[in-house]
Amino acid sequence: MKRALITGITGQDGAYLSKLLIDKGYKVFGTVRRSTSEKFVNLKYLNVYNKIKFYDFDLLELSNIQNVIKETKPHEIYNLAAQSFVPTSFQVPIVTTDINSLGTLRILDSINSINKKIKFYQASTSEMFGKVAQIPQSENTPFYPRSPYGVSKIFSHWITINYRESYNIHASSGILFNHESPLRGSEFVTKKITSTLTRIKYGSKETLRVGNINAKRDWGFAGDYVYAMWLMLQKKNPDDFVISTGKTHSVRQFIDLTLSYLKFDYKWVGKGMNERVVNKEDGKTIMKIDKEFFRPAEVDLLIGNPSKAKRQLKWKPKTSLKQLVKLMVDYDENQIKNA
Ligand code: NAP
Ligand code: G4F
Repeated sequence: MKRALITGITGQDGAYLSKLLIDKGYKVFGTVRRSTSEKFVNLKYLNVYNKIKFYDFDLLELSNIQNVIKETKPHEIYNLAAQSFVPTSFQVPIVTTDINSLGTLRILDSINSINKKIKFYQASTSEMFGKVAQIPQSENTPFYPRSPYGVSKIFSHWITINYRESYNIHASSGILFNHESPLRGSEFVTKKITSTLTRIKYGSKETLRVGNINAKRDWGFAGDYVYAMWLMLQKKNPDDFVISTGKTHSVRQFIDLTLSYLKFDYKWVGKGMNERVVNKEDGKTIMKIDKEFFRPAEVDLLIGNPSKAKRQLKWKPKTSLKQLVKLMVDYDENQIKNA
């Protein structure tokens, strides 16, 4: 039986990857940071919670990482743990760097000293392209990060390549573009839009407040993307791959898709910071712009070129943005109905 160790198993990708690996017959070990609140909602939702063995773990603690690797003896390690929210990285840049950059190095160095045969997956990101040097972005596009998060992930990306080249470790980086799902953290823009607008549709009096609605992202479905992670570790040789849909949409378009799916009768009014969405049925403002959600430096446009993954991994995205919005809103509606 193959054994996989997943760091960050309580997050969005951790849940979908656990399900995929358990369905493939793996024994899955998951790492969890101690907390006083419930962390296992995602894993329980996908019915995998009871099949996973959990370990207390923090990427900040080297001896802890080494002990978990020694105990679980994994064939594959998927390093999904990170401080993954870009705005928070401006608030706590040093902690973000310690977790995301040095945390990755701590795992790689542990693999190098404990068992070089362990295969390693690093969760790299399209945020590394930042102020993009090419459109679309591929594995060869130069990096120009725009946040401490993006900078921290470039270190982890290159240290993964360095350990692969220096010590012959099967270490791969997936440069994943934004991927979303019903299990996406509530602070990320897609989930914030679908969950708030759904609550408003069901009678909540709140207003959706967002920042830069002109930012464009290449959004895919997390369930499709974790399959690419697994494929990378099954390849004979380790490598780096862009995983994306090859299509880009603005936050504004994502709001439109959500409003349409929820069957709002609405109109956009105003300009710039005063732009808002009004519900034509009762004249109420359901979305407005709030400067609180703008960032010190923005990534304006992301669109990935997934050709290498299509060619070499035989991977392609299966879920359109419209289907993704449906998945997310249907889940949000069920949450309200079952509350
Ligand atoms: P997520 O939902 O934010 O999950 C992050 C996970 O990391 C959580 O389980 C979190 O645990 C854990 N974690 C945070 N700090 C830790 C620490 N110091 N030690 C151990 N665990 C820690 O992220 P995601 O969306 O699933 O993304 C997975 C990975 O892919 C991340 O590395 C992210 O940066 C990267 N990525 C994501 C996307 C995307 O669009 N989703 C795109 C490209 C790359 P707690 O519950 O304790 O906080
Ligand atoms: O949903 P977001 O917070 O995702 P962001 O910053 O692109 O980062 C996500 O994707 C990365 C991959 O490229 C991952 F590496 C990272 O871990 C994370 O998963 O914001 C998307 C866009 C930004 O341009 C932001 O300025 O939406 C814009 N936005 C506009 N209003 C907002 C809001 N973002 C958030 N979170 N909240 C808003 O109210």
